[in-house]
Amino acid sequence: MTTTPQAARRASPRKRRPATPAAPDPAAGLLPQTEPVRLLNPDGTLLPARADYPEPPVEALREMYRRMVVGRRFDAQATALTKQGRLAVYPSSRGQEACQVGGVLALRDDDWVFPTYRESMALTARGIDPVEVLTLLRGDWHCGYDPAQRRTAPQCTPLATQCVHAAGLAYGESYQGRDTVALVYIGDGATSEGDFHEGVNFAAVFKAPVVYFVQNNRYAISVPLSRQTAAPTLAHKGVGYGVPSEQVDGNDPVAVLAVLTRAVAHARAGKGPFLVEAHTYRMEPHTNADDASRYRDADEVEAWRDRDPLVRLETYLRGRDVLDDAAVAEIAEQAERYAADLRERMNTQPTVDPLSLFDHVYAEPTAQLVEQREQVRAELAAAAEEDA
Ligand SMILES: Cc1ncc(C[n+]2csc(CCOP(=O)(O)OP(=O)(O)O)c2C)c(N)n1
Ligand SMILES: [Mg+2]
Repeated sequence: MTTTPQAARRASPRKRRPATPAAPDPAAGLLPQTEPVRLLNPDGTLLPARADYPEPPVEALREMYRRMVVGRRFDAQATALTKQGRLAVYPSSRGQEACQVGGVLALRDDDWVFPTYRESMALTARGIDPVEVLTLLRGDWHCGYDPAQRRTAPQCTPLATQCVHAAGLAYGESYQGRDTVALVYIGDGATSEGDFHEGVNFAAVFKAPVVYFVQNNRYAISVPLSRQTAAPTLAHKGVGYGVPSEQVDGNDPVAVLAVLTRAVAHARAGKGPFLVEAHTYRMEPHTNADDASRYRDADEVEAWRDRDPLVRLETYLRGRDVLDDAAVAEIAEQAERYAADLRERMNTQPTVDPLSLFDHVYAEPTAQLVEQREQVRAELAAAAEEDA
């Protein structure tokens, strides 16, 4: 019988070479868990405790519930104001209450928030006057509150630009020896924008204390997530830049607060940025000007109605005996008062000086700007003369 050299080699017992130790995985500690972190079941019952994400204190969760109830009522009122012609446009965040409020609650007052147009609820949850929050959407002015005083950037409409602003601000803060953190709200669609990638990369390289908080609400206007990205999850987008990332059930308020608390602590400890993807759903159209029935089924929306973050947290807190009928009614009343006050104050038409359009564009206005300002001034004066 003939044997091939290969067969002979296989047959002869050979000393095994000692295995070379495997090189450490360079992505270790960066990859998100395969399943979104969840601490509460959709029915409001508690899942087994986990060491990586301890449950936040129950008082914080009760406050979260209160702000979510007020936030939802604010959101409904703002939508109604568009129908009454009092607001030019409103992008609702109904269904995203756990993310809107969780992002704000995870921060200290001296931390910074970088919001988009979707975050009106988050800003009211931060304690900013709702009329000041809606100034942009009423079209009166670019921003109704003082960003430096409120430690809250103006709401960003150009997608993802806030990712770069936050990286710069957070780097500046840490450079000056302060331990403030910047939290960026960003949508799923906007993670396809260059500014998202540039911001995350800069923050990672310079260890800027930023939490990039992606609210994956499944749509960028009419474009579903499946047409937007081929990434396994949006949280995976952090890994390429060396940024640890996590995904969380965005309709589980307890998990959202737990995950963001840890992400903020990571950034505050000087370890650089952290990326969190929250899986949630936009229950309303993109804005009041959109018809969502043209691109998504009613069945899909109904399925998400069963995962309502407010009902989930209320059921849980009632089960923990920290919320009862009287407390629920009291909070609902607070929310009504809040909405009534907003409605009342939004019924007064503000007077805006058209020439203020030219203010604050440059520290020193350009020649063109001066010329254009004069042109508008002359046109307004002529119109006023005609009316007289
Ligand atoms: C740079 C830029 N491109 C396009 C738009 C138009 N636009 C406004 S909102 C939006 C969708 C964004 O979707 P997503 O990031 O998922 O946020 P969501 O509205 O769902 O909160 C688009 C394309 C824009 N505002 N800025
Ligand atoms: Mg979206």
